[in-house]
Amino acid sequence: MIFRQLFDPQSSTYTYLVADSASREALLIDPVFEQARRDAALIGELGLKLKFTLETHVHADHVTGASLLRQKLGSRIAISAASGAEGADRYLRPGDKIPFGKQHLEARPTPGHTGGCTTYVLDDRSMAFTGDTLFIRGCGRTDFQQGDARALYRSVREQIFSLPDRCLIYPGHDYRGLTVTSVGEEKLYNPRLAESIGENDFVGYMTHLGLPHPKQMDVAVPANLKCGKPEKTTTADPLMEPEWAPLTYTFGGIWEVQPHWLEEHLRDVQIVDVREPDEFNGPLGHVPGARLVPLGSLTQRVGELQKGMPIVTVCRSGARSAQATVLLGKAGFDRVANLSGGMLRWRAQRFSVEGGVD
Ligand SMILES: N[C@@H](CCC(=O)N[C@@H](CS)C(=O)NCC(=O)O)C(=O)O
Ligand SMILES: [Fe+2]
Repeated sequence: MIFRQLFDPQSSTYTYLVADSASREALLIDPVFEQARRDAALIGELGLKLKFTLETHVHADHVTGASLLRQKLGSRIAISAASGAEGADRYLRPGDKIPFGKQHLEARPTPGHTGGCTTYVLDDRSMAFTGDTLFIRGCGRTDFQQGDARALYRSVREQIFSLPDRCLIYPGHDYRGLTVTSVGEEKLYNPRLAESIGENDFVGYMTHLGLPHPKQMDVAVPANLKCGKPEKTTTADPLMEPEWAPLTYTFGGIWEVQPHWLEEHLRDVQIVDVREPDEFNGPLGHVPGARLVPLGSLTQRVGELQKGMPIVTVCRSGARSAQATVLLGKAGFDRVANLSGGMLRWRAQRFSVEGGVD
């Protein structure tokens, strides 16, 4: 199985990717709106087909990326029927199975943090995605969105602590940077929910948390009740692609352009080759019309470049030129892309070269 834990630093949310390595079918649990581009890049680079995005609940602290990913990747949206959300493609009932390749996740209702909270359990019960029902040594608050401390206590006891002790728990958030725990560990050490703690003790604890409401709550809840469908007038679409070229965004955070596009647009862009002079004039040659600005002097020499014309950066393999896109971005250039694969791929694909030897 392929498994990735992804993090959104703004809301401290974890997004989980699970996929079957043979069929490449994938599920994504709790995507975040602002991270949709990152998530789509990872799914593309791993060669996966996103079948469903799954919500553990209607979030109060961030907007889901479910609708954006449906738009971009054709995934479908699943959420519990009890969530009250509109616009999903599948409404989950207790015990429903969501397949990916030969594997599946089982939806277990775990109300308490919200009325529609769901925990997703892997078929062999080795992993559970508990959303905001159970955190690492904590749990979700129960003071809004049909929150109910007694319901949460019972959900944890009946649906999560009934899993094997070895079952790993992946929570919806962690505010201290912790990443994973297990059923056995939480039964012993959870300060609110350990096996020795009674229901009334738990309710007393939860009634006195005294937390301020999440900053995003007034925006997030209405948006998530529509599965994160962007409001055209108010919200910037983080999947909006730059328009000057058909660029690809990498999971490494770099915009790239393919050699065949550059070959046809040599005159429409500024080509900045960031290698050393001996390489620029060496056997690999350079892209026709390229300007030599070695990476070490790029920051001092940005004044030589025009702001009005897009920039494509080039080096031998595409590594130094990727860093050049970052430096140019910091210097205020907003239309910059890296030539994918650098001079090595440019030459391998037999595009025209100035200088160099065959
Ligand atoms: N400061 C955060 C608070 C987020 C928050 O309240 N998170 C909920 C989950 S949606 C929670 O249960 N937090 C438990 C806690 O902070 O102990 C924000 O403004 O977004
Ligand atoms: Fe939540």
